[in-house]
Amino acid sequence: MTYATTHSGTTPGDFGRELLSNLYYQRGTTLESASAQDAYHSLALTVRNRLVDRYIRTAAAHYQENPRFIYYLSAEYMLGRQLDQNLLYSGTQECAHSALAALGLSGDELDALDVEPGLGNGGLGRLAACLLDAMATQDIPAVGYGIRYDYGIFQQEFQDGAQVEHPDDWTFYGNPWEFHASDDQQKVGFYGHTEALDGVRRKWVPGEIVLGEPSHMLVPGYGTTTVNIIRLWKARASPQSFNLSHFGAGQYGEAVEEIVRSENISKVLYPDDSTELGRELRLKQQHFLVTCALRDIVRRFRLCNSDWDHFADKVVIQLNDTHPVMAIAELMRMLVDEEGLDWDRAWSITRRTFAYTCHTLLPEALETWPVELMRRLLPRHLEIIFLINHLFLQEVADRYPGDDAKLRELSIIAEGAEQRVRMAHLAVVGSSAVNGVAELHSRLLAATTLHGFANLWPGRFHNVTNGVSPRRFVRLANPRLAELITERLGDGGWLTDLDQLSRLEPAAADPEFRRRWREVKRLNREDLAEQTLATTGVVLDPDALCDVMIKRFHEYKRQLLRVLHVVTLYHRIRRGEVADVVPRSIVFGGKAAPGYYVAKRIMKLANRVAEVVNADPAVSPYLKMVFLPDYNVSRAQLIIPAADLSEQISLAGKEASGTSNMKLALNGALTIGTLDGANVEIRDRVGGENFFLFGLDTAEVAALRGRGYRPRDHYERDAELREVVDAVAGWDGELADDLMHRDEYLTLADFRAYVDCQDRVARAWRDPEDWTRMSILNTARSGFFSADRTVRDYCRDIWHVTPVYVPR
Ligand code: TH1
Repeated sequence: MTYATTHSGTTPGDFGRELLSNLYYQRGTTLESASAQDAYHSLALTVRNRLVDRYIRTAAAHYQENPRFIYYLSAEYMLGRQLDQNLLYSGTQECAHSALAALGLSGDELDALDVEPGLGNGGLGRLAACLLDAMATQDIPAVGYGIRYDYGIFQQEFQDGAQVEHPDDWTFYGNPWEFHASDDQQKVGFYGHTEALDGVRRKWVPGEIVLGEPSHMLVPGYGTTTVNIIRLWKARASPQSFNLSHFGAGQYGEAVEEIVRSENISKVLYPDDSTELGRELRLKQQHFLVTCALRDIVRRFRLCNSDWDHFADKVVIQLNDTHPVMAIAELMRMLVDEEGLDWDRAWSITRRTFAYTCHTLLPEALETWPVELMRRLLPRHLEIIFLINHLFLQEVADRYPGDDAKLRELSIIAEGAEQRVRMAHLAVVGSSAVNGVAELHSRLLAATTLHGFANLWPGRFHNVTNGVSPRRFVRLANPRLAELITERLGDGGWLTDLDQLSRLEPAAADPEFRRRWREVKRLNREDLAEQTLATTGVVLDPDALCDVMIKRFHEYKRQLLRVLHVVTLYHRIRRGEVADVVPRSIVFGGKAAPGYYVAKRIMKLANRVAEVVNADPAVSPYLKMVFLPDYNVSRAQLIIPAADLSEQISLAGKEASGTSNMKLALNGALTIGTLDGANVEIRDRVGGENFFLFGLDTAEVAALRGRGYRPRDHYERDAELREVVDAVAGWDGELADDLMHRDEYLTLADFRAYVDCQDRVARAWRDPEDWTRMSILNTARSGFFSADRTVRDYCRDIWHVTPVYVPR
């Protein structure tokens, strides 16, 4: 099988010799006495070496061209495992396989030691990783900046059905993929005071200095020479922080207090997805990231440039949501206070440099920081934000004379019992472009959350619909399907030009192709069943419809609605009403923020229902339900290829985009979904007849809320719903009570439409030929959802960059 990728030209012999050399010189051991970790690290280094050549050539080409660079700033990256990726991208998969076999090493065993860096929560962090992948693949000069958390997203376990969180010490055995640069540290200030210089210039005298130490990982492009990097920063205390006099006095805790305080900054990823927390340490993390990143960006700019007026021509800084938005104030501080540029010139450079992606509409996710906290932690940045706001509000006042409400609406500072800095407002004011992440989301942003700004600066607002990496989520996750597609299309060019999948359309009418498509799905379901049995003890039927919901636990995503349907099926089966029932495997995956009480209750309910369903011999021929613990990128790579049905059932208007919806459709799952986020675009492309649509749309949601929503009416009207809610009440009275009396996310309002739509799904599943046809068409028509297309959209509408080709 051939793919359009860079072949290393290495033979298994070369590869094996190099592996042994790494074992000898890097691990100080031999094959006879090597531990599994020794062998794994040597394998990783051997693969990594293939990419280093390419990285060096990329850096040289970039130095020579002095191109415009994309600097992606994100508090989160969900990179996924590196070994499978780097074997594929270096073109050494097959030769590594043979070399390992010849050395008597088990590839699977070593593969199992490759730990995924879980430096993100969910879709936002995974999107960052997919975009970096696509930028490298398209030869876009780019660097990702982030935080090198010691502890990534917690590992999830269930005890009595409840989520228990364990720390994710992802570098416990070391990380072979990372290059450290301890001689390239940056100083980051906190606290202190400011002093007058001249004019608007002031001097910030920090009260505390923490060091940022970078390391980088390689981000290879697929089928090209380019290898970009992601640079991650770790907080280090300065050597003076160790208090010798305390130590001498036997006060060992006090002696390291300052070290611990400094190094806590990069200790742990905040495990909250789509909610704002407002903790001081989180603001410290944000400032730490942007200061390190900006100093590094300026250093890189100065390698080939000297004139600040060229900065915005050479530098694009893409802000991944509001988490890195302090960069706007920090760049102004550097330009005005340190470089002595006048305010207007600095502001023009800053505004042209930044672009902002908003990923949400949820009010609880829109970050704000108390002014008093910021005054204490970052006094100079607060002064700068106040000045930015002052000048901005003058512009607003000129445009809307006498309109105080307008000033209050748009101000970066929210007034109230306590003043707060609205980070999204700062982001919009300080950027030249703002984008949402799906068409519906971008439209709603401009019509609601950022309405006033969209009126003020309509040209600044864009849509860039999210996309996913077909390398990670088809080629690596689903090699069987990738092979079948490649065979049909003639070569692997579709992996970097995903619109070519449309050439599969005629194959949907070919019975032999459909048979092979079904065979791939069936084998993938067998793999999933095998892993499910090993991790949970639940036996899945590989012939049953594999019905999956994989995403963070959040009320708006409505995992509870999914559970209500399962209970409905359970009751029907118990009653012997199986006319509309087909055998299903219900698969859940996802984590809840540790402090998100309701999400955790829903999770526990799901586990309880699974227990009841799986234990009932009358029900289990039709229904099995499994909650796979510790959902992460690796688990996604296992579940997605097996899926037949993709649950995308958020309340309309709440999910900005979603990306599991894209991964699943691309792998031939049919979607059951609402008109929310990118579901709308998926349906437009795959065709309404190949998509199971149900539920209220955003206009109907607004109308229902306007009339006054009474969930109890639905309960009283619908006997089947009543039975389900009563059953839930027996397991969790609090959840049932909330459903009946509040039901913020309109679960009961959409229940009947959802259940009826699931019945349509079951009827469709009964016709395997037609289901397979629809499945193939879902894949064939999902080329649009490639992250390559997303990057092309960013390049065209926002970044205005062109590729730099790196010679082989
Ligand atoms: C997610 C959105 O919920 C999801 O719809 C979207 O597909 C994804 O971003 C990528 O665009 C978000 N994740 C977070 C995480 C935090 C704050 C806001 C959002 S929005 C911490």
